[in-house]
Amino acid sequence: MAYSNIIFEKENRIAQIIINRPKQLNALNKETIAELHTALADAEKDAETRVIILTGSGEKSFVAGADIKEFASYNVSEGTELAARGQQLLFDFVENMSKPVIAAVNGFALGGGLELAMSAHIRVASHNARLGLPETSLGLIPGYGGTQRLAQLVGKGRALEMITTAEMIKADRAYETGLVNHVVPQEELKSFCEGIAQKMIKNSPMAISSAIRSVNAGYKEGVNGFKVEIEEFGKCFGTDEFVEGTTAFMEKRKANF
Ligand code: DAK
Repeated sequence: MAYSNIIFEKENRIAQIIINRPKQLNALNKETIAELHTALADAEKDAETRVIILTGSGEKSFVAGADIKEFASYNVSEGTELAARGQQLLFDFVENMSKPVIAAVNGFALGGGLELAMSAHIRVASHNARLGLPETSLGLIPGYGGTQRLAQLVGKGRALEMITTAEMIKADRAYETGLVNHVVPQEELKSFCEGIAQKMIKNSPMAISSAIRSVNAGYKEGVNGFKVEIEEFGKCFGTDEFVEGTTAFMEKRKANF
């Protein structure tokens, strides 16, 4: 499929999805959200693809938020409906993918951009990255899961400070607070993320998806994460990948997943 707002490439079992609206600092409009959903759904289905890396084009911005020019005229019901649809199509979709999604935060990650990075399973920032939820400066609150995921990642007090001040933080501060896993020079960002992906690719994709479901379960209302972990753990025993992993250990060779 031809995309107008993203670049979608697959190589070495990694799908790279690059949000490509550099003139708007990669701001997310409806069309971009739809294209991201299509590409992510393709990567989810594709047996060859084992890890997804999400990033922004250029050196300035990951995603500078939802496209302000597009949503400026929305009314209450449009805002509510679009938040629900966006959460389902993109943000919840990313979080619940069965394959790890790494956000390579190459610059501004603001509003919906930070919300997208927070939906990913892992975040790596370049030194120049600036992260924030400036929605209250626009008379809004984060609408793509930001009030929930930021508090989960950095704690309630820090989340409320970032949201109520609407200020951006630098990459190093994001690392200190646990908002990003690593900070690297911009020119190393891609290869660093690919390095993490290659480590994941050595491991069982079945076990990785099981681990993602188990970790996510602890953050879902009314779901007992420990119970889900027990169920997911049990299921592993019925899989070929478990047989391969344990057999390889006993045969003193590397498992072939
Ligand atoms: N939307 C649309 N265009 C944007 C944009 C954005 N979020 N961010 C930047 N741009 C555009 C600028 O308008 C400018 O376009 P031209 O004027 O050249 O046509 C171009 O990108 C370059 O930006 P600047 O000239 O401003 O570049 P600077 O280096 O001076 O500043 C900046 C960079 C990132 C500090 C600044 O651009 C900025 O403050 N951008 C806005 C950041 C922001 O407030 N983002 C939105 C957060 S609110 C919803 C659900 C969720 C949301 C909304 C609705 N519903 C379901 C309805 C979420 C909302 C948000 O994300």
